[in-house]
Amino acid sequence: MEKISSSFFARGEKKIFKRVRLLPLYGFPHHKDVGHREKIPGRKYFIHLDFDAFFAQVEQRDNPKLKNKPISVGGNGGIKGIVMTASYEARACGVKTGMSVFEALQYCPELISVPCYGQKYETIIQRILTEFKNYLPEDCIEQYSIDECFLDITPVVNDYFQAAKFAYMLKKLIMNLERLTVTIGLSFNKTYAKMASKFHKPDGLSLVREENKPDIYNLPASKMWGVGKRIERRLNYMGIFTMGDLANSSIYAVHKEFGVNGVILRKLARGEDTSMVSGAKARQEKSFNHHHTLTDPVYEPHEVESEIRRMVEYISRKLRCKDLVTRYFVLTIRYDDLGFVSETLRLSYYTNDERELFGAAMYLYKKLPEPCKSRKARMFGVTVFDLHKNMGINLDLFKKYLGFPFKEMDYLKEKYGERIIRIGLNSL
Ligand code: TTP
Ligand code: MG
Repeated sequence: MEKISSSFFARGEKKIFKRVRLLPLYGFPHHKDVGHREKIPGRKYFIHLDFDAFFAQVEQRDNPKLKNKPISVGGNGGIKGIVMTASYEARACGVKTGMSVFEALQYCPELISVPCYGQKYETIIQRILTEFKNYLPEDCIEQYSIDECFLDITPVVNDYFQAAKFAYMLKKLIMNLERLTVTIGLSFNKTYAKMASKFHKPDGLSLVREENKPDIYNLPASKMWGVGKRIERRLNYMGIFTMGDLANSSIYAVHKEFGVNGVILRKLARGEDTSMVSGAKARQEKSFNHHHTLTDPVYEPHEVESEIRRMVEYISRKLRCKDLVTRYFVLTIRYDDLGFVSETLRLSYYTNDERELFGAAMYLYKKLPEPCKSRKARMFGVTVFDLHKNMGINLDLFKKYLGFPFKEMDYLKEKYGERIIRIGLNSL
């Protein structure tokens, strides 16, 4: 049998031997605090809330012609893109996230492919999280992804009955506010709550109590948060197939195979996740990135410039939406031969103005190997880090852009899409 283990050395490319990675730490949802506490004092109630077919549901809501139709959302829509998500009608025909639209059409010839409006979705979840602050302390609310959040509802409920009522109330609230459905998982720890939210999709509510542990133990180990295909294979190789196998596995064996993260994984499977939600105060954003892979790689300067500009506009607006400014800017390009280059620039002041960031991006671009006909650029990425709240200071010493109507511009983009307005290149 093929050996899949951290303890073996694998032959890499060009005869270089490299160690097979241990479990990547970032694969674990809350590695920072998962093992530190022995026990959570008292019983806790956690909710994991996940929107159903999020982007697709929003598009169906906003365009009645798409209601009850198989749709996919991704890129600029049309036949060329990738399916970022599909409506449940499309999923029923076998359409899956990550497929090309072309492939998806083979499964579902009636599929309607519509563009993705990232900022619109982001705004929706922000609006809802803000509304939650009327029902829960801010520290009990953690946004986990573009369509998921964790809530620690312990301060407002005393038992599972009240917790379930509270969860229903949230579902109703979201329906009234945004006309969208969500699925909720409710449990005494975050890991089980996240698993529970997958049980009854869409528009479901599932409860996992301490006494439901045997049901959890019957599930395949792949249902575990953080376990992807590769980790699953390694677990299977160790004879671990179910959650129960993992929970009852030898701590030494998982440590030998996966290092400390294996021990964490086993602990999570046993329902001993002691992590808390990291509320807004605790979780100041440290970096943002945005990557875009092109279906048709480019090399003409005006095409490259236009792609970089799009990335920069997006990231600038995301910064403004969160009222943040950045000091560091990174530009990444992947070529169609899969070569990968990246450069970082430290700006002389904090900013969230796309004109400044575009200037930085083009400065970095000139330092990188230029794409050409035989080596086109397939992926562009921008990252900003060293983020701070915009205190209105030190943005631009000479205040030359003071009074620029960013707010109005961002509003238009949010309402009518990314392409409705952009700042002229000449203003750079
Ligand atoms: P998910 O919550 O994973 O998917 P979903 O909400 O579309 O469907 P489900 O009902 O199963 O929860 O992701 C949320 C959104 O994030 C999704 O609507 C589209 C986007 N997304 C991507 O852009 N790329 C990806 O690879 C995934 C998984 C999601
Ligand atoms: Mg979802």
